[in-house]
Amino acid sequence: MSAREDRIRARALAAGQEHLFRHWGALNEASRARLLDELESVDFDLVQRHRALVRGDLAGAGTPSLTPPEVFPLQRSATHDVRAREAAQRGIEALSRGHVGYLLVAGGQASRLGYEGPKGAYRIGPVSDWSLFEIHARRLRAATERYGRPAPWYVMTSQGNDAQTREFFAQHGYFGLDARDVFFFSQAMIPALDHEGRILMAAEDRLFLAPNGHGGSLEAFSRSGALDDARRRGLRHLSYFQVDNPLAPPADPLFLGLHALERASMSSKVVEKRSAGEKVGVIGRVDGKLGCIEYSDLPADLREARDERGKLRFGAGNIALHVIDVDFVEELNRGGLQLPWHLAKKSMNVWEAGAQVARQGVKFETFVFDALERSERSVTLEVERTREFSPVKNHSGEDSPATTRADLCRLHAQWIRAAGLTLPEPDESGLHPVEVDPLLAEDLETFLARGPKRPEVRGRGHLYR
Ligand code: UD2
Repeated sequence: MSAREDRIRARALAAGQEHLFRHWGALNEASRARLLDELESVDFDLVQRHRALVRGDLAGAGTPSLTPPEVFPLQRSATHDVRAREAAQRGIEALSRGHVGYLLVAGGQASRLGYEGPKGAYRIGPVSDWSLFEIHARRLRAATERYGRPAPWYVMTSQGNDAQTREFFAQHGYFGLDARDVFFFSQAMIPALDHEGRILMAAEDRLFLAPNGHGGSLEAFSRSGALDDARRRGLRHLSYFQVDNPLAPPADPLFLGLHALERASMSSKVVEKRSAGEKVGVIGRVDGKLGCIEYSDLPADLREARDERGKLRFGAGNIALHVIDVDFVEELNRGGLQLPWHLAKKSMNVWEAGAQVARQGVKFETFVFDALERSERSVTLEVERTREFSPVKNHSGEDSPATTRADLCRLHAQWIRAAGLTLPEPDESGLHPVEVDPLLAEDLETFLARGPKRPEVRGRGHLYR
């Protein structure tokens, strides 16, 4: 036995993982080397803590007390209007001075969508057929043009889609962005456990590893050199968004400006939940501290609770658009990032004694919004769902490609109508097949300001670009 094997075995044993060596005798040299390499990179102290969580050795936190957050609302008073004007100005300054970078999380596995490959490569443009990545890239190009500054784009991937994502960008010429402004980095992978706290295997010489949740972006940003890159570029704020939402406006002067005026470290956008059952977390004060409770963790009575006007009491739906300060990311990583772990119990295809079998297992994730409680000041900005939020999550039904395409068509049809232009004939579902390139306009005001346009006719659809 080599000294290395000895050391790794001892660590595994101490963490209650001796089963990992059960088939060691049957492995060839290459497989042994591969397994040792994987084990070498496992944080066994963390596995120990996860094992304790799975086995229920740690006392639960009990039901939190939740109160609604203070929100900068859509229905604004005169005072809000003054503040909003000042903020938009401040946001434009931050953008024009090159203080803003963009952080996209795209490390998820797209399992609910049932799409092989990075979700960002999924074609969503109702007329253009552009991919999610391309639509985001076009918005960043628009920001570059508008503010005369590069738009440094930090794209988080994970082991399963990193190479494909990089290839997709390269194949598409970085969608017209400067390749030097696109920084890919990969989040960490951690072992999934069975219900007794044993690490699951994916093959005889491979562990079952899963991405560590989007909270992992905060740690990976620092570890990968992205933080140093952001510092070199003089960035102060990161605009954080998810790959699944093609309506996300990454360079929003109002949001950036409110955040900067408030001297906040991390801020969030919310929409009013469309129903008690909508699968978004809610922002609120959790035991007095700002935070977000994920939909699956919100007790039914709180989920259904209504105020005196009949509106959901906890209706500030988190749409995963944040501004996060570069200083804050650095501060969070000082002494190692500490975010709580969330357990996802799932059926998984694992390797066991020579065969692939379905087993109940547990994956561990951290969530970026758990960093909110560490932000001394924060802005929660309410925005219009129809303009900013339509995620592609499921294969069909709610939050699916069909609903997102329809939302894009509806929004853009409004602009086209308001500009007095003619809409193409509606399709079978009553939707006018239209789309506006984000490079041309990202909102009605810009669309109108750009003057009369002629669409590019594509099949039955009209694309304005
Ligand atoms: C997330 C939020 C939910 C709401 C909703 C809005 C969580 C737990 N819940 O719901 O409150 O804001 O989004 O759309 O976040 N990702 C990674 N690495 C990972 C896991 C996820 O990069 O390890 C990315 C993923 O690529 C996607 C985003 O994070 O862009 C959200 O992941 P999800 O679709 O699993 O989150 P969901 O729908 O549970």
